Amino acid sequence: MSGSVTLPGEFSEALGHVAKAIQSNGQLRVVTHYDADGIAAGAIIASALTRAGRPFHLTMAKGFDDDLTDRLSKEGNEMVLFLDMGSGQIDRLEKLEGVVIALDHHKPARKSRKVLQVNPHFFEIDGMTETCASTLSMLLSITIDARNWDLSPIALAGMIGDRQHMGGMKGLNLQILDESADQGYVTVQKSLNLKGPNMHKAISESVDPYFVGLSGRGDNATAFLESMKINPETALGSLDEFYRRKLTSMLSLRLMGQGCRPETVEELVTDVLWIPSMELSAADLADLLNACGRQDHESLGLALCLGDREALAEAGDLRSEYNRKLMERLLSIETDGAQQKDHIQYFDADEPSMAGAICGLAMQYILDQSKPTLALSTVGDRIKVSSRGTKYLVSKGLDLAAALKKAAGGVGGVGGGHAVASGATIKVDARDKFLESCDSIVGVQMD
Ligand SMILES: [Mn+2]
Repeated sequence: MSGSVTLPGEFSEALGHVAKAIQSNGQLRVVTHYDADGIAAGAIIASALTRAGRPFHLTMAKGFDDDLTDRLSKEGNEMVLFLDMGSGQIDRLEKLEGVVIALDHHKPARKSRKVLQVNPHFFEIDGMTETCASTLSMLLSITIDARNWDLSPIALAGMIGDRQHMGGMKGLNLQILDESADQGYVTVQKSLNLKGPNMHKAISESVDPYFVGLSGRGDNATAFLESMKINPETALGSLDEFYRRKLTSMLSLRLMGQGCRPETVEELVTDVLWIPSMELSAADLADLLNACGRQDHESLGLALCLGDREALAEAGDLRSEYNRKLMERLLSIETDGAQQKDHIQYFDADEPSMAGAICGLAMQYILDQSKPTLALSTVGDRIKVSSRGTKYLVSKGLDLAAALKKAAGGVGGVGGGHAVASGATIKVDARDKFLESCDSIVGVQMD
């Protein structure tokens, strides 16, 4: 392995096998997930293959469903590489012809003779907090060619997209960050976790963090800044130390005042990973990729990673549009609150594609911190449920994956996910029964 990345021996061997297979076959079929991590992983592999002069065909997909299985089978590929998916669907992967490889960090269903899986879980490395698909793609690409270290900023954006940077980068992700910084592809600086061309926009247009009373309220944001003698037009980077500290403490106080958990308040000051070649931060890039993926513009996200300046401007517009919609919904949740049950709280979300994001932000910044939050979106005769808790609630026994699986299962629906964030689909007429049952299951978990 080039550069200073230390891996368990079997892990490097697995990467070596994959690198060899890729270099000795014809056209490579690549399938990746459409979220920020998946797009970043796809961009890294696409760039590495281009540099190596290997032909490939890449598709971004929401999941590995019947349609995709059919399509891949009909294509008669010599070799298919799955990124950010596959480990959970080994049965499907085994049915494909040719060489099948999966670079995935989701919990693997099982090992397979047929499928070459590179998954951190097999090497006792955590796939939730320290290795994502971008990490794996990065490791593979530097196994192929050390020059591919220049792709590391994209990998960092993918890690942030999967929220693996929370509480600081760890493990393999940190190794990649350190080497990337050593080689000058990113610079690391502690700074306020705000974005935008000036202080006023950075605060009034901020949805994450969401400042109750300031986000979405331009006049209040102006008054807030002026009360601290800060010119609202000041660029973020040019705020001097004294005012930066003052602003940081005032914003921290506000977050505490609106009931945020200490770990949320701490995130207000974070390591900003600046990418000089792209003139944006890795968090910014992750945010743009999310906006692209969530609004069905994943190829734009790919172009953006590959350095297309026009794509950058277009993605910026998409993000503004997406943030505007988020802001609108968050403002109404701030005003109306959520419906309360004994142990859960819930609200209706009209756009299913945004429900998860809204639910997460409302849970973290606006609603009662003592109960998990559910967002319900009605689509035809079904309700799509997104749920979010906090790490603190999980430490008190909350398991939303188990709760939604059981509550949905009890009314003929399906559900599952992670302890802190999960989803379910139920029939419209099962709504009340589902909510009742979810409430009592969570009550028992947190007892
Ligand atoms: Mn991922």
